[in-house]
Amino acid sequence: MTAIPVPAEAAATAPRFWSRDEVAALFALPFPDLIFRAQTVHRRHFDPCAVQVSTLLSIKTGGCPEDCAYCPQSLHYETGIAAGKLMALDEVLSAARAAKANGASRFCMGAAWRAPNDRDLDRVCAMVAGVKALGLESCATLGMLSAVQAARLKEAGLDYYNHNLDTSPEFYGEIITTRDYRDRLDTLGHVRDAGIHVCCGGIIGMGESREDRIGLIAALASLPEPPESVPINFLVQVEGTPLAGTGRLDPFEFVRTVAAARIAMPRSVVRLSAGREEMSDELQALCFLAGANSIFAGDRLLTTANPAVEHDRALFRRLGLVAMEADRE
Ligand code: SAM
Ligand code: DTB
Ligand code: SF4
Repeated sequence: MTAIPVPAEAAATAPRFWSRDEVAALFALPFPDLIFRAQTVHRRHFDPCAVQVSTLLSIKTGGCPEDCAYCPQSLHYETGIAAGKLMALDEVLSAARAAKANGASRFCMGAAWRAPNDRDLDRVCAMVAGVKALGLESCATLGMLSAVQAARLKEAGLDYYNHNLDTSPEFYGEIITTRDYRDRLDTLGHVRDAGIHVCCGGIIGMGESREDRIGLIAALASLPEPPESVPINFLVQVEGTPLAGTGRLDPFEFVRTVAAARIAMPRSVVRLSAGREEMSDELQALCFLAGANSIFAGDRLLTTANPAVEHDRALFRRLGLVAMEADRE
């Protein structure tokens, strides 16, 4: 049997700058060629059957002053989500214990803040330390951070910080007006400088063009260092947000975006993030073939639904996938 030749470009998988033209050329490939490229790169760096499993908890829900057009937690939109207070430490830790029992290796705490204040940050630091003490990796997404705040989270034991670019620099202004792309890059710089792993990705299906999806992937891959974790979210359309009613994107275009992320960021864990509840098992399988190797498990994301743990277990069994151990990234 003759060996399948590895494309020369796929052999060069060291982190490097990705121009838009190069990313555009990936999107333009025939689907089978794109998936082959993604699989080739994926197998060079990862076990293609191992999937990292994170669990999300909204530790502070709703009432957010930002105007992100996709977000049910913004106080600019009527979505029926009431503004809550920061959860108590013991409640957070019992959710973390349950996540661990369900097979998660990482626990991610999300807060609907523009940026945390110092008093709230003290409380989040205690949560991070408690999650670590349970033997879980910790992740937080709290909005913008200063350099000092990032250093404090690192000291508390934070492993990952999630802060997304969300979309291309050009489309960004259509989605968020209350903070700009530069603010996001600054926070990502503070997180990186503090020695915390970066989790940074975006949302697909917001009415952006292919050029914007290309711009997002090029921006992520060309950060000073590629993010260790890259969540690719399929927009969850929530009634009351400006993006409710956006025309549904061709799901193959979502798979192409996952594949482009995999190829442009060969050593990053690419997370098939929000939107799985509305995807068929077959579409999710295509995303895994395209190089996705992480999911959020648990029947809730922050405020919206996610597939039941039992359903995901069955899907993993049917596909021969296994949960990745902690520390794999
Ligand atoms: N407030 C913090 C922030 O924005 O950085 C943390 C939480 S925020 C909900 C985290 C990310 O969730 C956003 O950057 C966005 O990419 C994603 N997200 C929020 N609502 C979404 C939706 N309806 N569909 C898909 N992704 C969504
Ligand atoms: C990310 O990129 N996706 C997650 C996580 N980071 C925090 C959040 C998805 C939220 C989906 C909408 C909701 O449940 O409120
Ligand atoms: Fe606030 Fe984050 Fe939602 Fe934007 S995405 S409105 S910052 S909670």
